[in-house]
Amino acid sequence: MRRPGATPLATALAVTGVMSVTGFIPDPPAPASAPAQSQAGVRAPATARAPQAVQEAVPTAGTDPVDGVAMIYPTRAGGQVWHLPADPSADPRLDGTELTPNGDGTFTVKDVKTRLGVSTTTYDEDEHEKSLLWRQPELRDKGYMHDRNDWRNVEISGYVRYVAGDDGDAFTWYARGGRHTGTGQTPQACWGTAYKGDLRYSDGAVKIEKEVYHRGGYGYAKGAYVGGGASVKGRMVGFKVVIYDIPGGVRVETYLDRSGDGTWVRVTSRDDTGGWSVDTANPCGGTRDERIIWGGPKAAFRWDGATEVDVARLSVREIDPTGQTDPCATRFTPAGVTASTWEEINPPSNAVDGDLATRWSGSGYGAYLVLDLGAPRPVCRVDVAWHQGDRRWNDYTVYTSPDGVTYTKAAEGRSSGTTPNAEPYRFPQRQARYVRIAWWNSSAGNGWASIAEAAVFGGR
Ligand SMILES: [Ca+2]
Repeated sequence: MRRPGATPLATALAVTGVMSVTGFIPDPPAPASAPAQSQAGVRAPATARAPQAVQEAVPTAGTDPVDGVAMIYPTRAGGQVWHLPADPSADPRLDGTELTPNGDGTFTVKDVKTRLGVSTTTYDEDEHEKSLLWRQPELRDKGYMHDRNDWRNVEISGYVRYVAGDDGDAFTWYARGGRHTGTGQTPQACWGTAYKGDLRYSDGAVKIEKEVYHRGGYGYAKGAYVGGGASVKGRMVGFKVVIYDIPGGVRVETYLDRSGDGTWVRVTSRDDTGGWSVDTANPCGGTRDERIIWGGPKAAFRWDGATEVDVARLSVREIDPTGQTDPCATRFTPAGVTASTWEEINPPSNAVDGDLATRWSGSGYGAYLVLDLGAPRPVCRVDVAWHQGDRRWNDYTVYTSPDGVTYTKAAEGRSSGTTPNAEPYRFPQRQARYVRIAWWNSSAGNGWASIAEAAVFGGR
């Protein structure tokens, strides 16, 4: 058994050795009264350090007391942490690929399918995996897959050096699920939820993706690489993926320390507040744009293709992101409502009368409801309460328009089928006067669109 308290010291000592051997310039221990960054939030360069390319370093929350790596966010009070120990083979929380110590705090990995899983302090995969929650409506309600100790708001850090191999792939750090293996059948497919950050070997570009379920590549809500321009091959670079809840969804941020000198730059971030979808049906009972708002018992480091990689100072910390407010909390009262079609007893006005017992009903594929806000508003969310929404799913697309003529798709998906109350569908904020909710199909199979209530929300 690993003894907490002993290993961090050993690791810290080992890491001290890393610096001189690999060329790391560690952050000097900063006294509490002298933060290691300027008032402008730009880290002051060390006197001996060559000038950096023009790039603004991010302010940090100090350095990790265990391994000396800068922390973008502070560790949550009482939150759990994990650091790569000096003897990884003796760590019961770490599973997967073998790490070979080099004696200087770095480890060499030679596996073209490297997988390193980090369990929470209360999760034993062999004992607990079969009892993991996996149906996504239940995960939404509970907020965790195994227990309240699941990795949820986390900062995942690591230094990596690509040495050799096929350079077509990327380093990937991720969390918010369990084991990402299995045949793609439930429940295994549903343990494999995640937000992921990728760092591509060949050009140092970074990509954020979401895995709504694990079945080969089918369960991905895709992202695009950004910020490339310089290979990360042959040198130690720091890579961080930060995942945390925000009102209405989840934010993912990625950071790079390209020079390995403790200067961290934010490369890209993404807010998942709705509308970020997979192309396929979701086998886990959730929507195609399901937001992974629950914790998972494993965080992970993975990469493919590289035959040799050096790593150091891997960590996962539970963080305390604060000061967030819902960007889409303002409800806009519609000036009018209409629809492409309706039956006499269920007119469009029934969808905005505040009464869940009354509804708009229109028949046919593509039937739609339109809310007119009277003037352009900064909209980013539509709430829809479906008629008999606890018994049927409905496939929908939300469009917005500034003029009632040209519409742009904002969000699409399938309702949960588990609630008669309003479900929020979120999308990036835009100016729009008209919001159209189009209906395509439902599990009732009767060809009728039926919405009990619809409301539009936005920013200020
Ligand atoms: Ca109504």
